[in-house]
Amino acid sequence: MYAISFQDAGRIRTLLRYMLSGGLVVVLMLVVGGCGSSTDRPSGNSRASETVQQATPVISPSARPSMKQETQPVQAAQPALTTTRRPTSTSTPVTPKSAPTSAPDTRTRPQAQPTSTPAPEPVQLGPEITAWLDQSARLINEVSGTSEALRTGPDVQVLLNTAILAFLDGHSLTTESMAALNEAISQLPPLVYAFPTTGQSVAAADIDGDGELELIAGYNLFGVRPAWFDLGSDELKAQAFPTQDPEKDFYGMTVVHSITDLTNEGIADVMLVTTTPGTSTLTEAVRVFTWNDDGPRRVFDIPVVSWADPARWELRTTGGRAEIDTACAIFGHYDIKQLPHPELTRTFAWDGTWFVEIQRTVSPPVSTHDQINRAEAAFWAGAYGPAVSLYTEVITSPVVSEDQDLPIDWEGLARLRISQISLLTGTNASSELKHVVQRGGVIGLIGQTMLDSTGTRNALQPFVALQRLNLKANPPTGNHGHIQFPVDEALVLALGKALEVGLQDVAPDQLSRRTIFNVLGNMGFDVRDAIVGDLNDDNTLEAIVSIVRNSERIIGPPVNDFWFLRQTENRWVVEPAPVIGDAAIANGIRQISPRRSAFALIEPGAGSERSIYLSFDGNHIQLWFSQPTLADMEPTNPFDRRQITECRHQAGDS
Ligand SMILES: [Ca+2]
Ligand SMILES: [Ca+2]
Ligand SMILES: [Ca+2]
Repeated sequence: MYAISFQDAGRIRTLLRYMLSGGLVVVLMLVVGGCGSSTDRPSGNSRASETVQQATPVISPSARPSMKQETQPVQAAQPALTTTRRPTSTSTPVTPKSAPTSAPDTRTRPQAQPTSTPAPEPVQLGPEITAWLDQSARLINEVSGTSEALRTGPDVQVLLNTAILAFLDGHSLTTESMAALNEAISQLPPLVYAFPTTGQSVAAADIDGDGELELIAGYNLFGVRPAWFDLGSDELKAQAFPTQDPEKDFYGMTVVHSITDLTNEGIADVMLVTTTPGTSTLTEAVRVFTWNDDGPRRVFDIPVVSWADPARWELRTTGGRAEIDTACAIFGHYDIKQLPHPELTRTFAWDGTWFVEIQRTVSPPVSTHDQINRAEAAFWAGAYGPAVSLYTEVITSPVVSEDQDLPIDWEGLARLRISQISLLTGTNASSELKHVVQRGGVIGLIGQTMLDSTGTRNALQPFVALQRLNLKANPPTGNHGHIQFPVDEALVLALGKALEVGLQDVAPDQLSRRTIFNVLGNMGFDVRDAIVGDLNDDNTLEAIVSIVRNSERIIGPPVNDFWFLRQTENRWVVEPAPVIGDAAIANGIRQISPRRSAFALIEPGAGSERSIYLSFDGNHIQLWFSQPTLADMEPTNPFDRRQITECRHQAGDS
């Protein structure tokens, strides 16, 4: 099932004919002579389709009569060139579609082929392999420095896969022959990027455990996808490694980082690392494949992204147990790239089926904003005890760093949150609110508004007052209390938390849109819209509620923020719904499967509107920009869950 799909039959036929023909020189003359048809070159605007074109030739067993005998001994003595064994064919070779259309360049024309075995040291790859590599080099050089180079990987791929097939046809997989092949491939000019490698272009190992070596090729060239070649199969061909998205994965430079056994059953596994540079980013996709009867299984797949800070990863094989560490700069609710970030280190180990996370460690706080971010993660998850401890640390022992240059009142924000938590947990907030008022500024204004409504009636009342608060009103006197980006006004007000108070007596299966409107409306709290449903089939309802916020916006609908309401430990907990503009409109619920549903919203835009979907798996909210399928929401491979790639603070990080 993982065999490469043959997107380009013409290309394959071409190469197959070539492989079956005895006339290498003739082929190359035709190739360099410009027989490539311009009509079948990849179009410039369809990179997606090009990257899946891992077209590879197939050699039938009859075309390679003695492959088994050659490859069975792992350390076979003498590689033998195959030209004398190659069956002849009268079919007309045609150039690969990517062949250069420039004038012939005789430099790449191979010399007459030797009929005797080459000298044992060093291993000579032979003219056929060299010719295909030269052809690759010519193609790379031809597009060098142009945007075409970004799209040329699949074409180079065809040539290189063919070179590998020629190599396998003429050489045993020995240390020496593999070294020669690695060396030859490393001599190719860089395609788009040149990076120091963290592995080999090609490697040999028995990865399926049948006692015969396979050849694994990463190539280390931009846009050239890795392949593996199974000498034990009936049909020798380049086979693909399975990925989540064949069109996008491996869009980078892939090397074979490791071919050791990482899964403790004595059979080699393959770790591939794909490096992809971007604008001010560098991504290393680290993947591990183990084999079963169907071919390679992807059992580890984490992108290590250097963006704000360098990211790292490490494969450790200590004590016979393989562990993979990844480290990334962790972000929180209020964050920007320029601020200092702590590091999240995750350790993954084999559990018999997958590499699973066995440890998660966040380095100590590096700044006040980092302390606030950790506290916010706990606050929004409804973990109020830990949240209060973390906010208290901001007040009593702030870690002052670059963020002291930001005019943001972190202490005031911490004190405001402690006050809000008091309201949410039914304890007296007055004394802490008086501290908040003393901060002055917007924070002080919020504190004053809450204080004025505290202790009189329902605990919901301070939130009702906040909903009507004009943040431009005169603040109480004080030298602090300023907030600005990346601190979000809507999150500071936390109006959605009013739902936790207002709905606390509503049972998990009794929630309805009408109930939300009635309960909160009776207290004077203005709910704009709500969708209620059980998104994850656990007989507990979820809701997304849009709540109006006072603003000076004149044009367009009133500013309203979306809040996600869920049950946690037998109470309602509210967190901000991710990335939805304050002008969005609730648009009902969509059933994805008998067990899964998603809330739908529409976000108006200038001349266009887009639909947004929110799903919930019991732990995480997931945002989608098109209606997700069940396979999207519940991928069979755990590494295909977007959550696993995120580097963000969670409640419980301390
Ligand atoms: Ca094998
Ligand atoms: Ca293994
Ligand atoms: Ca539910």
